[in-house]
Amino acid sequence: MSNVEKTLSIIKPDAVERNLENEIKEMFKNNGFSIIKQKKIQIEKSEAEKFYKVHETKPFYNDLCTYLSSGPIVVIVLEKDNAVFANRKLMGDTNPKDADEGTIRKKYGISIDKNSVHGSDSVENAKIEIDFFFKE
Ligand code: IDP
Ligand code: MG
Repeated sequence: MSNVEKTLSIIKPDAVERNLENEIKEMFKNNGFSIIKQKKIQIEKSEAEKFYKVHETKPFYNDLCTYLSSGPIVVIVLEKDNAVFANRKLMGDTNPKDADEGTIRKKYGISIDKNSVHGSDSVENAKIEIDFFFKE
């Protein structure tokens, strides 16, 4: 049975800065994802703090929010069968050093903080994150 889902991807500042936007989008398309919405934006630190609120108690929270707001990002809504899990798999481990061959983070990630992409971690969070960036 098919189970078409949407998930939110973000191409983070380190990847946009290195002009990897098109290569990463090609990886999504080559893996069967449809890009149904996208925009290139730069967010305020206060918005990054809202977006990453689940991490507010973590020691890396402040640096993470400074970083996500440090330059342009591309926010993308991806659609595919089981898109949330499929995108997590395509992204690879949070730490590029631990990511499997062929994943986005293995290919392009620099470090655990500059790991090139974000991806929603559940269907519920995907809805919240898509609304966060695309709600009219
Ligand atoms: P995820 O992006 O793979 O879902 P999360 O645990 O949700 O990973 O963490 C959100 C982001 O916070 C990561 O993508 C990474 O950029 C950053 N991060 C996570 N753990 C660490 C850490 O231990 N040190 C520095 N940054 C971290
Ligand atoms: Mg996460």
